[in-house]
Amino acid sequence: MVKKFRIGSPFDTEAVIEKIEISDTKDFPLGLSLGEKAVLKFNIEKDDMIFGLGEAVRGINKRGWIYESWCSDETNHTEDKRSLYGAHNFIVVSGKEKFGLFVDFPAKIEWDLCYSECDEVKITLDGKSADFYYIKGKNERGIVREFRRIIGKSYIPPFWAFGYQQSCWGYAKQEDFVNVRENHRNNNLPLDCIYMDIDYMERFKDFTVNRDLFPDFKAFVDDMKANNIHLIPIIDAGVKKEKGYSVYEEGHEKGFFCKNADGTDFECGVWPGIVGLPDFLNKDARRWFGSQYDALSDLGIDGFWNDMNEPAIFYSVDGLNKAMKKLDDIRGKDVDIWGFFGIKDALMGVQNSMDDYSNFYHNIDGKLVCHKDVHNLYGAFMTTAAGEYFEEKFGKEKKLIFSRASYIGAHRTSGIWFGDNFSWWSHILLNLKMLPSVNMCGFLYCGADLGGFNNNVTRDLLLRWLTLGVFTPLMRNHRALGTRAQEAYQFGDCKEFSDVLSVRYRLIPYIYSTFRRCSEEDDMMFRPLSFDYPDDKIAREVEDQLMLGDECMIAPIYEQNKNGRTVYLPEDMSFVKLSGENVKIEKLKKGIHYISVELNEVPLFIKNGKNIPLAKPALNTAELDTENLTYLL
Ligand code: MIG
Repeated sequence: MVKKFRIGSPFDTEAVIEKIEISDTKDFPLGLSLGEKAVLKFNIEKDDMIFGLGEAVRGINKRGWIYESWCSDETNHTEDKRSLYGAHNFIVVSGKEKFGLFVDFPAKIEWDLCYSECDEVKITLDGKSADFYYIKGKNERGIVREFRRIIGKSYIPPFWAFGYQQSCWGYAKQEDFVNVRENHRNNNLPLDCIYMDIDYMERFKDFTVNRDLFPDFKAFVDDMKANNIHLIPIIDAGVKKEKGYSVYEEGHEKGFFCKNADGTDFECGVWPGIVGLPDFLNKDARRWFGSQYDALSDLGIDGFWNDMNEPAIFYSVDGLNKAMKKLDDIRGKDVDIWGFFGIKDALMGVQNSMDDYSNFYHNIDGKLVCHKDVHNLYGAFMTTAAGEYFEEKFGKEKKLIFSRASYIGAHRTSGIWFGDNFSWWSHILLNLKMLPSVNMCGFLYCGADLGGFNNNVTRDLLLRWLTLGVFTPLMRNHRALGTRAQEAYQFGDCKEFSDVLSVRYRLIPYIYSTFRRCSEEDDMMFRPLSFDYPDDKIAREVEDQLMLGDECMIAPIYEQNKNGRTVYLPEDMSFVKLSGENVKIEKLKKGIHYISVELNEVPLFIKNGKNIPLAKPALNTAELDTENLTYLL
């Protein structure tokens, strides 16, 4: 049962597609007050839990912190942060009373989840026009299903997008990509995709290919395809301001870039230098941008990742001038310690600044709307621009597309990845915790940078992380420029990597069919144990294991120098270790167990009475035999 309540005249975010009648706000069960800002306030019981908020730091149970919905280019995913790249405004409160709440509002929201007051939830909107959806159901999973029903079916990518994928910010030359392909193949390491980061472009211009690096790009793409490798180029939000660059000139002429208050184009600096920000909130601009992907699709490209679409702004021309002015004022004076901090702040404050977000505008049906009031839709609409265009032109399930920034609604046409994590052991766990939360919000095709983006990886970290990645729909190893090489063949003997990656391919039929079912039935692929065992006190608190589909539980090892870990079994299960073609099975009773797991083994738990299919290992999805399957048990 879903009830919809409205205050003011909300912006159409396109998140909910089901028509629902609006109920009288007098009947809204959560305390609502309208001052300067709309505030929801209600108390929960001491042991109640709060789930949701999609892509965010901290636990699966979100109680005890302040989160903010504000899509942010945040490269440091530490516990002190309040926002990451997505704005996923859906929570489920689970106690004696169980309900879901979706706050459909595209500007900033502060979620004080029992942080300021122990048992009080206080949700503050930066505005007074919004739709609230209050959802009842018989249990947490049912509430999520109800919510997912009204926001529409989740995106399904092409089958090959379930293969293993290699990425690195720094691959530039044709040879780099060929080496990645050959090194995988020669070492018996499966692979389906290689990513192209910003270096493939001509001076970071969207939809261009650097001809010095790729003299015949189409032939190159074809050659990769003939080897069963898909190349996946990145697309950044900002469009380089350059004379003669047709995307910029056309966008400028048609008025498709975001504007300053005086009607001129808002300009800011990102990788290409000065760029125009396409006005994805304008329907015509959106459609126009979507059609630009043709430039690469025409050359045989069938997948893309959209980046920098929070939007990330290194500096605005205006902001940089102001900072320079501050520095000029200080120059020549005696700088004391506070003066020094003044200099530092003046420079640091230039990037992704609220001043900038408050200072440019969208043209929505002829009306100028301040960016800050619709900020959280920007990246989502960039990605639906592409996703909708692809579905119309090529049909469903033909193109791979996923985004860094997102809002609920974008889940219908694309996936997401979790952005710039670190090569830290704790980020394996963060990766795991985000999975059920984003599933609640509709995002099924998702994953983190395996091995970690920032910082230097170690061999054991990558291996252990891959044993979680084996289960995530997007299984991509990606790293930042200048960090330690982290392809599976960079660590001497590749056998252990080959063992783990082979398990992925053996499991693809299961993972793919589970994924499809979850999309079709509005279900979660990954669930906290508490959703399945609500009356089990221990299960309710487990934050380092997940239920997968209706058959399995996963529990990766996420600490260094450990030969295993402790797991909690909420019922009797078969403990399975998969490695290459090997399978070891042990029956375990409900309760706490210490399990030993070698670096080349993928641990998995199967519920009694359940079973899952296995394929033979393959070097890519095209060569995967999905007909002749055996059963694990
Ligand atoms: O400012 O394109 O999250 O995956 O490698 C960094 C370079 C821009 C951020 C993305 C990351 C990508 C990187 N990008």
